[in-house]
Amino acid sequence: MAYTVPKLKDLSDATLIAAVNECIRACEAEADAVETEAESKALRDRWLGRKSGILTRINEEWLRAAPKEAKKNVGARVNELRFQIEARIIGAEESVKDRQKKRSVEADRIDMTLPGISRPIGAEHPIIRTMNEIVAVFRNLGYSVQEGPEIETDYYNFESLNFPPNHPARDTQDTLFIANQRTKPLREQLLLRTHTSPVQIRTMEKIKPPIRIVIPGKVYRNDPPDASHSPMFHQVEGLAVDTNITFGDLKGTLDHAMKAFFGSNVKTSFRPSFFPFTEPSAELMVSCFVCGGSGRRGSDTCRPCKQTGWIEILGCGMVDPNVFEFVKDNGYDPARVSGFAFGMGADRIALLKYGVDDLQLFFQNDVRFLRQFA
Ligand code: 2NL
Repeated sequence: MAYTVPKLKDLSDATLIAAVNECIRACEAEADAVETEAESKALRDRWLGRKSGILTRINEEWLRAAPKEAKKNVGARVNELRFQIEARIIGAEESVKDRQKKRSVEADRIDMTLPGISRPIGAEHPIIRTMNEIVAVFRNLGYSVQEGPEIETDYYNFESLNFPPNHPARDTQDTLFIANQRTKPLREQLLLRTHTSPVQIRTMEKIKPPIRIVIPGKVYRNDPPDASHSPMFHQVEGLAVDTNITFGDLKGTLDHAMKAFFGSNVKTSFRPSFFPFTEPSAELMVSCFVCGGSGRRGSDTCRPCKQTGWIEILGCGMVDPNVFEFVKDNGYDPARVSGFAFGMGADRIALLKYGVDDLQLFFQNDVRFLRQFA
């Protein structure tokens, strides 16, 4: 039964003490039943509410109604009662808070026996890995790495590299131009760089000779994608400029680089070639690292070298004096310095190295393919 304030039959000590004890026990029973914050708030209102709380009513019905001579005693009893009731209610409120805290600690508890969450970290893409390996070979020879913009001007991509004004590479057939550039002078027109050579010019404008640099990066050409072409591909170029750099330096450096990259058993061979920015120019052939140069694999023919025993790896040559003319003011006087340069397609080398027959596999980013290189 819910507690209601009883009428006192007299104001004797015995009656007062019994009534006070009954009231405390009732409050205690209600306090013990409290479980939630809402219930503890309701308990406080019911007992201590100013307007119609039980203690307010006891004040009115027991104390205020008492005759003058009994007031002091009744007042002391009622005060003691208030003190006891408040203690029970505060107790109930605190146990609600304790229970909430315990529950939230329970909820936050970590089960150390659960299996961990695996977060795969991915791996270097085979083309990037190939570029980094090539770069590492030259870093070990004292070359430093340079990078530059992929959006270039006609000046850095073509003019300063000795391309004649009507060279076919300058045609939209071959080069990807940025739109709406035709109102600008030719040399300022923007395009996607077709090789990393512009970075070599930019570096020669910044750093006086002697220099030894390698430039890895993305390059772009207006080629439809197929098994050996992609509108975006990767190049590593190199440049060495000093007094008395000879074609012998070029041969010795690149022979060493090929042995360091493909293995010390490969041989190199140079064949005449042509590039607008080098004179003389050459193609570097490396003895086939798949068939060992024999052109055959058991009873089969060797596919990578097309049975020739040689694979073309890069283009190279002595820097054309006309190129130095563009950076003459920074110490590159063609009468005083000479240099060699080379450039290779990292994508093609990655295809050969990993025995992949379709360039598109490198760019489709199918993890089932890429996972094999992790
Ligand atoms: C190739 C051939 C080559 C160069 C790149 C170069 C750069 C300057 C001056 C002279 Cl600034 N040459 N670069 C030279 C010869 C060949 O690349 O077939 N690349 C895929």
